[in-house]
Amino acid sequence: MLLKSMYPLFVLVALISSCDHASSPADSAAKDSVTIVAAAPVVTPAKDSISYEMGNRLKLSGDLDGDHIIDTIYESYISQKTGRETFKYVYGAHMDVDMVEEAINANLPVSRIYTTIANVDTLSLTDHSDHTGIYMLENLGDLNEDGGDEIGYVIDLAGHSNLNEYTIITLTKEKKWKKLLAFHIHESESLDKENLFDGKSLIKKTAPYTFRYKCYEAAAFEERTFVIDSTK
Ligand SMILES: [Ca+2]
Ligand SMILES: [Ca+2]
Repeated sequence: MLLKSMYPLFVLVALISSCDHASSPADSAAKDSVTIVAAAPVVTPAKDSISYEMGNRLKLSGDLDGDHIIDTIYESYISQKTGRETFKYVYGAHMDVDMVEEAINANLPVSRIYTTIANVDTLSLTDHSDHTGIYMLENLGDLNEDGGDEIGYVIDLAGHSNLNEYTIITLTKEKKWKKLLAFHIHESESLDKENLFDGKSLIKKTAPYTFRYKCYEAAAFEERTFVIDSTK
């Protein structure tokens, strides 16, 4: 392609060169200008300054099904466009926060978890694109006395809001994922060490089927008690 488009220029330069010995000073100036035009196609195209980074994927150990064998949970962050693991971060010299968020959303990401346990379905944790994976994943121990550990997680939201959500899930005897509780947290403060029970978690088991949790509701931090209904 490039050679084809340059061909007429080569002809033009050749024609002017062939008359060189008889050219006047005015012709020399014209020849110079042709030479400059001929050099244009070799200019390196502007480099694409946007880069994409896959980022990390979390994993967590615990006995989820209560068979005394330790299982592992893995984070998966895929694009619904390709069905494959995808980038979590976008960097561009001229991109502001909104443009980065737009690029993340346009990729239609979904955060999921899967385990090493046979016949347990991969679970989608998000029903919206505006996020960059799982922010934290923790083993809460056995809260509902069925022998298996419950899991808490927070999604890493891409937007400006400080409001986020903490969700507790469990694996039932039928090996199905079930949500036990979801509550609001303050994204930049709730998970600070000084705001956690024993500096460790937003959840603290206080009795069988019962735990305390720290939430952020109506713009205020609050501590509440939750009792798990063992009949459901
Ligand atoms: Ca197990
Ligand atoms: Ca349990």
